[in-house]
Amino acid sequence: MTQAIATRIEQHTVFVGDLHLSADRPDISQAFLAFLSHGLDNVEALYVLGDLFEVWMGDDIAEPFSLEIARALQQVSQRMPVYFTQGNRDFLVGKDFCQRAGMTPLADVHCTTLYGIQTVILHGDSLCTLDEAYQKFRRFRSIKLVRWLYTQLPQSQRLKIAQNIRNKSKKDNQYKSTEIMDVEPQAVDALLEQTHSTRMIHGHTHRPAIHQLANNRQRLVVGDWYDQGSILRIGPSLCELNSLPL
Ligand code: LP5
Ligand code: MN
Repeated sequence: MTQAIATRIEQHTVFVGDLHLSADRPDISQAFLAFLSHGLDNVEALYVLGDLFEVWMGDDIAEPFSLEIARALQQVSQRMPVYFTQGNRDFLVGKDFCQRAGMTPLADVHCTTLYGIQTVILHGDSLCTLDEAYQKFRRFRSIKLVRWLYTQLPQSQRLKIAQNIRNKSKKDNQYKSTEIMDVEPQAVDALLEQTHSTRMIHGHTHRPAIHQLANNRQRLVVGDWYDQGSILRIGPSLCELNSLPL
């Protein structure tokens, strides 16, 4: 990974994900806000690939820091489209928040042609198919009624449930191998095949990389923002992953 490179003249598209913004980490929010103000020269579209927030318990819970993020994204959206795909932490980000932030919500798996390359874009958790416990939980939380019931609970109860799931997740993850916590190569190949894509862009694993695959395919992974920012820039002849000090 390189530090930001100054030779970025061509119009390009930026991808970020796994920012895990929360009121407890104002340093990350400030870095992201500064990036939105000063880091988008020559950028024609911004994609936020999920886990924008550390946890999201419903659009009706508005915290000052998340409203500030929404305002900043709304301003960016006056200059370029801002796309959003939900992550496993913020799968409850809905139409209301997206509208407030000027973001266009995308399906879990989004296909587009980007600078002539058929590209499939997703958060990435659905590719961790060896993680059976997680995939079971993912199926459970995708049930509309479950989600609706959760958002009808008082905020204090929602918080308790979210904390319990987080604690269980942290505990379980100590015993999971790196292989289980990563995307499964067969799932990657299958999705590339199924969507007729030659490039895949995702986050979730917190393992930023540009992987060259067989058959001239690529898998690009954006990193998390816990210790440093991670930005992927794609243009007609540009494909670079930058880190950003917090
Ligand atoms: O995010 P990360 O990297 O730490 O871990 C993920 C997987 N864990 C999760 C859980 C999130 O950390 C917490 C989500 C909070 C949601 C708030 C809203 C609550 C809504 C409730 C329902 C609508 O996504 C982790 C993966 C890891 O990525 C790598 O891919 O391994 O998966 C797990 O840890 C799953 C556990 O193994 C099993 C968790 C079972 C929890 C069951 C509780 C059910 C209670 C439901 C009550 C309504
Ligand atoms: Mn994630």
